[in-house]
Amino acid sequence: MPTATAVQEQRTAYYERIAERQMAPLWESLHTLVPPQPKPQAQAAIWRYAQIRDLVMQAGAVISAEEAVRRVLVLENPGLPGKSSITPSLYAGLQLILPGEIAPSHRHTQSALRFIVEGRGAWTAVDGERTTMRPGDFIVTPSWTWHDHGNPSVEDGGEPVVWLDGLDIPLVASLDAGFAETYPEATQPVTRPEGYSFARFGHNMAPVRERVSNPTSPIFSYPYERSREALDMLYRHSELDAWDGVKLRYVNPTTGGWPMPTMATFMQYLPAGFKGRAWRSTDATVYCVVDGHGTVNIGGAEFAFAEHDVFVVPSWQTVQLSAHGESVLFSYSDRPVLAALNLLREERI
Ligand code: GTQ
Repeated sequence: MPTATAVQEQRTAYYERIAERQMAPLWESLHTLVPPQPKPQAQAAIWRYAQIRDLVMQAGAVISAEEAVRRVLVLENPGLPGKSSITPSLYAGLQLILPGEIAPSHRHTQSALRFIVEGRGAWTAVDGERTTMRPGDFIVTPSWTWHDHGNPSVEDGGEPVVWLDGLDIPLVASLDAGFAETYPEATQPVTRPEGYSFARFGHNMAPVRERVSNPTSPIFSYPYERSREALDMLYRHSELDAWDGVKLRYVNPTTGGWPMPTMATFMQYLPAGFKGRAWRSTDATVYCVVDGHGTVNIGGAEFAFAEHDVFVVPSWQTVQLSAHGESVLFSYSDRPVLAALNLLREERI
């Protein structure tokens, strides 16, 4: 019988020989490659706005929006260093645009969402239409559409505006499906009045002769006022869900499905004193606190959250939300991808 050391030496030598031919022994990594359950590299993490707001604003003195193209601080998951990712499939960043600035027009195959954190009056343009940003609005930038952002000058009432960018950058990168182009001018021509898309699709109605099933929602901006109103009404007149409080998903009116092919978005209301039950799911989720404060327990670790904080719940980690003051949370996840691939699992504990 060869000794354990001899066996190990023989194997190591063998692994070196097969490595020269770009091969590796599956038996050394089988359990990692095919885990009994998800073991995310991504960690639960929180970006507390009170601690980072000054740094976000200081970016305005470091570089102009024009030079930066997009002046964004990437929220990088501490478990995914160097990957510019908040989850394995999703990207998050805080974008700052100052009065009088333009973030020049470009397009890319990555889908984007904007969730307005603070400031109002800046605009984003998609396909010839501009929409004005207000805190709590959820704005859609479909894949491969020209988009530029801008902010009126101080004289015209402009103020610094910060929003959360959610994109499917890591997912698109993992598929090697990224394409991008720069528009020849800083801004695209405005060809339609503000509110045009909303008139077509934002009132639970749709243009009568169009039979479209658009992979991305034609509703350009989902105004906070409306989402909040719906949550308030449902809170007052229906039973609270023990896990979610009152939670709604944003809908693509042409399909009834998610607003984007790769990202789902949600908004939920938690009354003061709410102590949610624990649940987990295979979609990793990024939360942005619109209003209120409380705690979130993610996989046993407790994080206090307050207004404008961003936190991330990795796949299959239990999450439990508690609200001290009445709270409103926006969230986005890769749920459509998991659902499409039959990989979505959810467990309410
Ligand atoms: O606004 O188009 O945070 O292209 C990252 C990439 C924002 C944008 C980001 C982008 C954008």
